[in-house]
Amino acid sequence: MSQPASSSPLLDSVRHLLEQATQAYASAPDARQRLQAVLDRLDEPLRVAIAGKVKAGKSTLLNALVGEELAPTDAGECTRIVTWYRDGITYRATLEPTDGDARQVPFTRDGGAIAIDLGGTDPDDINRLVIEWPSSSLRQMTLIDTPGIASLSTDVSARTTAFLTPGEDQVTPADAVLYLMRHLHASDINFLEAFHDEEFSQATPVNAVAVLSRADEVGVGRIDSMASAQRIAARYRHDPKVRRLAQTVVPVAGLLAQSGATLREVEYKALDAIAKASRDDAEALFLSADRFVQAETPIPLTPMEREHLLDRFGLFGVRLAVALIRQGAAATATALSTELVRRSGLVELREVLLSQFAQRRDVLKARSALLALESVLGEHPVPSREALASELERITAAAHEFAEIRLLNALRANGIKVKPAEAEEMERLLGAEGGAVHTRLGLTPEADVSEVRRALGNAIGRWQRRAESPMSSREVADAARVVIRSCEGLLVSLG
Ligand SMILES: Nc1nc2c(ncn2[C@@H]2O[C@H](COP(=O)(O)OP(=O)(O)OP(=O)(O)O)[C@@H](O)[C@H]2O)c(=O)[nH]1
Ligand SMILES: [Mg+2]
Repeated sequence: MSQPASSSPLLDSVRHLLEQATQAYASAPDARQRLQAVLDRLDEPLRVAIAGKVKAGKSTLLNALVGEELAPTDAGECTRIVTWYRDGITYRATLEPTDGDARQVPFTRDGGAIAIDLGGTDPDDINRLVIEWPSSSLRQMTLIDTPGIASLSTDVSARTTAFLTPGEDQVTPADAVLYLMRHLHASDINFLEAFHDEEFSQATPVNAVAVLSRADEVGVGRIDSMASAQRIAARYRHDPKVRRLAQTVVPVAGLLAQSGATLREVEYKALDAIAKASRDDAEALFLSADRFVQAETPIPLTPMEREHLLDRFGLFGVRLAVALIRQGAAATATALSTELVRRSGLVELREVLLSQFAQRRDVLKARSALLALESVLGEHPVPSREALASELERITAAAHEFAEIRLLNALRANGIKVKPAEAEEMERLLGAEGGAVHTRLGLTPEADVSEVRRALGNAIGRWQRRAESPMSSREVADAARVVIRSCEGLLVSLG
C-alpha cells in the first residue's frame, strides 16, 4: 500500500485536466485554491473515514489500525469532533474552526490517547482537528475519526452526515468509508443507510466496507465469540440492505486489536499471574466484569490492577490471553501481542482494505477529484468552462474503471436483472473480491498462465453470448459488455 506518485493513465489524464482548470481559474483565487487542493490530494495517501453509531468502537478501531493509542475513546469533548490522523514529519495538532483561521493547538499524551487542549473553543465551532503523527500505518492511509451518530436528528449526527455526504461547497473529503455496526443494534443498518444514496457523488458500496464491531461481545465474553461473529458477519454479507451499503462485512474485536498491538510487559505479567493460578480461582473471576474486579481472590492482583486489565482487554480479551498463555501459545509479551491481534480480525480487515481500497486507490482518487472539479465548474463560470466540462465528461465516459464501479454498484442495488449466480460471477470478474487476475476468475493463486488464459477466453465467450442473446435485455447486454471489456483488459495485461 505504498504511495508513489501514481502514474495510472486515468490519474494522469485527471491530473492534466486539473492543471488546465487551475490555469483557467488563475483570476478566481477561491476556485483556484480549491483546485490546487484537489491536485495536491492526488498524491496523498487514501483517506478512509470511520463512521457508525455512538460507541460503536470507531476510535478504538482507528487506534488498532494505527497500532498506537492515539484517538481518545469513551467520554471527552474531542469524540464530538471530526478528527484526521495523517502521517507527518513532526507531531502536531491543528484546529480548524468553522470561522477563522486554522491554528496549532497544544496537546499532551501520557501513555494513553492524545489529549488536545481546545483552548476553550466550543466543539460545535470546530470544523475539524488534524493530527499529524509520524507513522508507517498512516503513510498507507489517512484515517478520519467521525463523531458517533446518536440519532439522525442530533447535532453530532448531523456533523457526521455532513462530513460523509457533503453539500455543494464541499466534496467527499473521504475516498473510502468503514461503516461500523454492532450486532446487538439491528437499527445500525438503518442509520447507516440514511446517509447512503445511490447517486455517484455519495458513499457507494464500492468505496465502503462494513465492520461488525466489538465482535468479542457477540458471545458475551465466551471464548468462541469470534467464531459466532464470523457466522453473523457471513449472514450480513448476504443481507440486501448491507450489500447496497458495503462491499463486504468483516468482524473485528477492535479493543483486542488495539490492546494487543500496544501490549505492555507489566500487563503480560498480570495476565500471566492469572494463567498460573488454579483454574477454579481464575474461573471465579471470569464469572462477570464486576466479579473480575471486586471478588476476593488468592491471585496476586489488586482490584485496581484487575480493573486496568478489564479496561484494556475486556473480559473476553483477558480470558483469551489467559487461555493462550496456558496453552503455551504465548510464552512472551511479543508472542501474546501477535496472537491477540491475529485473533481480533484486524489482519483480515487489513487484507480487505488492501484488496478493496488500496488496489482501487487510483480510481477512487480520480473519482473524488472529478467530483470536486465538477462542483467548481458548476459554481464558477469562466470562458473555458464548456471545454473543461466536456473534457471531464469525456474522461468519465471513457474510463472503463468508472464503468466497472457503476456496474458493481448497480449489481449491489439489484438494479441488473440477472440470475444470482450470474451476478456473483460478474461481481467477481469486476474485482469485487480483489483485483488479482486469479481472484477475478475464481482460480487458485497457483493457476498457470495457460489456465488463466483459458478461463478468460471462456468467460469472454460466455458473456459475449449473453450480450448477443435476444433474451437479454438492453441493460443486461450493456452490463455483459462491461464485463467482457474487463476480461479483455486482463487478457492484455497477461502480455
Ligand atoms: N469489548 C469490547 N469493547 C470495545 C471494543 N471496541 C470498543 N470498545 C469499548 O467501547 C467503548 C466505546 O469505544 P470507542 O472506541 O470510544 O467508540 P466510538 O465509536 O469511538 O465512540 P464515540 O466516538 O463516542 O461515538 C469503550 O469503552 C471501548 O473500550 C471491542 O472491540 N470490544
Ligand atoms: Mg470516538
